[in-house]
Amino acid sequence: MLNDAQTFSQKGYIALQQALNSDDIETLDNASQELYTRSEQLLKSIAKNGDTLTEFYNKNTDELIVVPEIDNANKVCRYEYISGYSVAVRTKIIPKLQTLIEQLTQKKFVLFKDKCNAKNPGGGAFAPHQDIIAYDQFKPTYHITAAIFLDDATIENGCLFFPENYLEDLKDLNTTRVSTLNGNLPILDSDKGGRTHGNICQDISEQIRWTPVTAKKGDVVLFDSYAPHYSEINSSNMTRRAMFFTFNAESDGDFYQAYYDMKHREFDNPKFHIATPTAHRELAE
Ligand SMILES: O=C(O)CCC(=O)C(=O)O
Repeated sequence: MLNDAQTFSQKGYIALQQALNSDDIETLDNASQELYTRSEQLLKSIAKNGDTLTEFYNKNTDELIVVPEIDNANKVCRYEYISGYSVAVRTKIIPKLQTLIEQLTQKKFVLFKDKCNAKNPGGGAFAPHQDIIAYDQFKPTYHITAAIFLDDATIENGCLFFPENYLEDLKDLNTTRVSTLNGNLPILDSDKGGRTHGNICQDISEQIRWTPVTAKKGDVVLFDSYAPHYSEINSSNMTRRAMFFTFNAESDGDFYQAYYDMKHREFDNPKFHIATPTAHRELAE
């Protein structure tokens, strides 16, 4: 039987049941309510003033970042820069997640980025992808994300799917491998350009044995930036909200502000919309 650290190292992810307590959940619920309302207001007022989101964020580099769904400019797909915006999350939740990660890796990690996917009914499918390809403009080559579910995540409402063991499934694949804190990890070929930019190439995705990772409110799923994952649309009539806090090793430096400076200034850059159901400029195919 593998312990948590071994499971994480072997599979690239681990689900920690009820890793957060009711106080933490209350903090996150309150933040989510406040930030979702702010996101809706922002989309409305930006549309009213006639700015594009790119123009707006170029001028408002401290503002919460809100990204609409691809097929509805008024519907919030995700918001970002949670810790930059919410003192309660920054002071109560981030240290707790850092402790969970340190217990697993024996290393100190700092926050790299954070977001909440609203996953409204009928929306929010994310194609199979690896997060690492969205982060390679910054120094760290290895990240750990804590996914926190603010609603139970079920197959019906679009829980995450991870591989049973992708390193085993793809052991014979000839692909780039990167030296990381958790050994050599593969970067899988992905679509370049167009609406499927960043999606793992279908022939590779089909070699992976995928498994749904359902979760209860309060569970935390930790996964590294190489672990392939996807989710289907929310076919229930309730939201499936999840917050994602991504960390990098402290020894690599602190990039949170640099990441969000770039994201505010280059809102439309396809790099920031890998395999997501969000509206953005497309790379030429
Ligand atoms: O929220 C989800 O269902 C998937 C999120 C995801 O994979 C991402 O944001 O990169």
